Amino acid sequence: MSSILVSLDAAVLSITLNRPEKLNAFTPGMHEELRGAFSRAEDDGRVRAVLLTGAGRGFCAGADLSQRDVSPGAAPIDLSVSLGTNYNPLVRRMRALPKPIVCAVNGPAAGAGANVALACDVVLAARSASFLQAFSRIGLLPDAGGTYFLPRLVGAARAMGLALLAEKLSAEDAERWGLIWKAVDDARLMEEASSMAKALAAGPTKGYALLKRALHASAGNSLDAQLDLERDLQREAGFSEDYREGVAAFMQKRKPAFKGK
Ligand code: LHQ
Repeated sequence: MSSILVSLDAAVLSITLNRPEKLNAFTPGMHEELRGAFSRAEDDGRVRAVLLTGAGRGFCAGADLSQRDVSPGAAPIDLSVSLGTNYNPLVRRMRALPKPIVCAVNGPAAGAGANVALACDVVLAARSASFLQAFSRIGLLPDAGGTYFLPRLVGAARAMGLALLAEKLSAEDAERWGLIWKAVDDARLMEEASSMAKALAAGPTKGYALLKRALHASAGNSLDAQLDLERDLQREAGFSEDYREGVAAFMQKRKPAFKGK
């Protein structure tokens, strides 16, 4: 059985983590399949948005903890290999994807599973879902971008509390804290996430790619540098067909028909 399910509909590439009996915990095989899916998301011109979710009652429980021999006397485990090969390239790729990624967190998102959700562009979560920086429970620190995303999203005090205390954060608190976009009723999660992804897929894809770049760069930039970047990226956006279409549609009081070009 495949560790992920991938389908294309209305220019949305849906990627569903698919190891429900393990709450969709990551394995090297799943990472390999994810690399293939994100390559497709990037290279296939028919794809204009991505929707990431999990099968069953969980979103993703982080690294599959059953895959390593932690018994006394077993060989030392070098986790940097796994981060360097699997998690870091995944997070970098998601952030750099020139198309929006909507995440539908359908249940527990723990460890690297929580942080991969935070690497998405818009995160919706079912009201029953939760976010857990589980790492310190097993002697680790947040990875998959956790130490970068958390303080920027919720501030230093809450980031440290989440990482040190490793308490579950409900979807509603995650929304209140600004960790995610929105908590929605369980029964409506997939409908809302899918219609959001479809709407984004019908949008000005180039403009979205540029705004992703600008917002992601801002965390490390001075105002001066960011103003220069906005100038340069807006130049590119202004050359797009969708910019002309957007303005023309506004002036003609009609809905724009963006082509993503
Ligand atoms: C699992 C897992 C799991 C295997 C649930 N693995 N089976 C680490 C190392 C390498 C390099 C990269 O970086 C990382 C990053 C990380 O992600 S480290 C953090 C790893 N994740 C965790 O520590 C979370 C572990 N899971 C949990 O704390 C709970 O399962 C949560 C809070 C996610 C959900 O709790 P429940 O809803 O009560 O479900 P459950 O615990 O009963 O789990 C259901 C099943 O899934 C169960 O199997 P079983 O056969 O007993 O039904 C679990 O053993 C299995 N499972 N997470 N990460």
